[in-house]
Amino acid sequence: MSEAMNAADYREVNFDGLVGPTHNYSGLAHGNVASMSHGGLVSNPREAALQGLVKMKALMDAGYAQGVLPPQQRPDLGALRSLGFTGSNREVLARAASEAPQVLRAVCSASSMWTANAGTVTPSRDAPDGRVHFTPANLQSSFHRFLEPETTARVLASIFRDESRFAHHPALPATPAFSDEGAANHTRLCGDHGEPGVHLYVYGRQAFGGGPGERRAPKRFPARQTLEASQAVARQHGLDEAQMVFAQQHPDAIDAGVFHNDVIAVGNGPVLLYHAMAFLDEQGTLDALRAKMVTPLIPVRVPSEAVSLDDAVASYLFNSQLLSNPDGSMTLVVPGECQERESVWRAIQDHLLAGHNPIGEVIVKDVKQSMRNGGGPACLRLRVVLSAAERTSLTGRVLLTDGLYSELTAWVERHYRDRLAPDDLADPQLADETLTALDELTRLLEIGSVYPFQLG
Ligand code: SUG
Repeated sequence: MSEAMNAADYREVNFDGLVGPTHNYSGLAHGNVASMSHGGLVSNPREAALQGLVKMKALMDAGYAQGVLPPQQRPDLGALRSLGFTGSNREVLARAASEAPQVLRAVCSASSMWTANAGTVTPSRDAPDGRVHFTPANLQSSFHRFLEPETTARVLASIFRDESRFAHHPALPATPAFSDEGAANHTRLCGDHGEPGVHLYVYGRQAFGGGPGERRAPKRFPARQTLEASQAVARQHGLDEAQMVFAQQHPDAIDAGVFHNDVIAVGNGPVLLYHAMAFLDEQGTLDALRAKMVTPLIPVRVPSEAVSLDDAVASYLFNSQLLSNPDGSMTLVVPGECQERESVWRAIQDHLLAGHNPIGEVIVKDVKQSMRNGGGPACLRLRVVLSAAERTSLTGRVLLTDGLYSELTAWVERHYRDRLAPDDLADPQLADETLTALDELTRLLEIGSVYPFQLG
């Protein structure tokens, strides 16, 4: 058997995004209820980064493979210059703060922490050329996130450098027809991680074809993922019909604040945990999956009577991480907000833990700083299924160990502020602090030069 065919060698590695030093609440994300309602609050970047690291450490300690991805360079001075702000860095920041404060806030967002939106990944097990395939998401729906893919592509290419094992594709054209938000709208269903998978792509709207009014679309908030974008990513990665299912997200869910599918559904192995309002055609989606999967699908449906759509959005129950254990059971990593909402906590006990499904344990993690911007445990991680050989061929120190955890914690404590109000973003000192911190981080992670300021 060739190295790539040994199913037991494969593990899912969750690559969490380290929260950057400019983490703040600017209310930038339209359709994301948490971001919209917390805009203007004072954030605590240090606490945010430490909460993320504590989650990573807890999962590493519990035996899961845990990786880390660096934050991006913010404020994005290059973006400000491209918008006509000239002069020294200080002058650029000062002019942006007085003439276009909203633009300054956007170029300071630490949104790259939500690595579920960094890109879409296809494991080597499913790709025809036996390599792991990556497409950075274009994130064209919002200006602050549209700034991410260029550096994301460099970071991924730097870590997954070995061309004989890893293939990198360009982000899709950054235009509404190919609006792509990455793995947050993609779920791989399979037996064990090393067995062949079926790829479920969930989209919010279709850009081409059909007449006006023919398709149901959200009325209040934008649909961020198009069918055409999902199809193009699958095409780039070489998947064929038998390996993929496309399903439309329920427009009413988008209008209730479900801006990504991972706010309403999560899959792992053969399990698909989802809310009754996740898909426009629930039965059709399940049937299509069943028809293509080798392993029987295990749907775990949570009805609206058990958890309302509003409670699902407020608690982020479905933005949990569902992780496989060696004994075949699964662990659900939920945000603290699930414990604070009675109906949700009850549904976890009665519906999930006591139900007929592999979910045998719930771990609660506090990621409140990220949650206030609409990012739960599952948003904070990019899932990459890797064989043992692929794991050993990564470049840099990106797989978490006790030593790396201590160094990253000390790095955060050395460089991060514990208080940041939107008005503080104009402080030129913050930009200097960030560059110093990031330069040190690339050395600590041994990933080479990935930031614009390092590339000259
Ligand atoms: O794109 N929030 C992000 C949250 C992304 C969550 N990711 C997943 N569901 N996978 C977004 O809406 C808010 C930033 C601000 O307001 O400053 C923000 O971009």
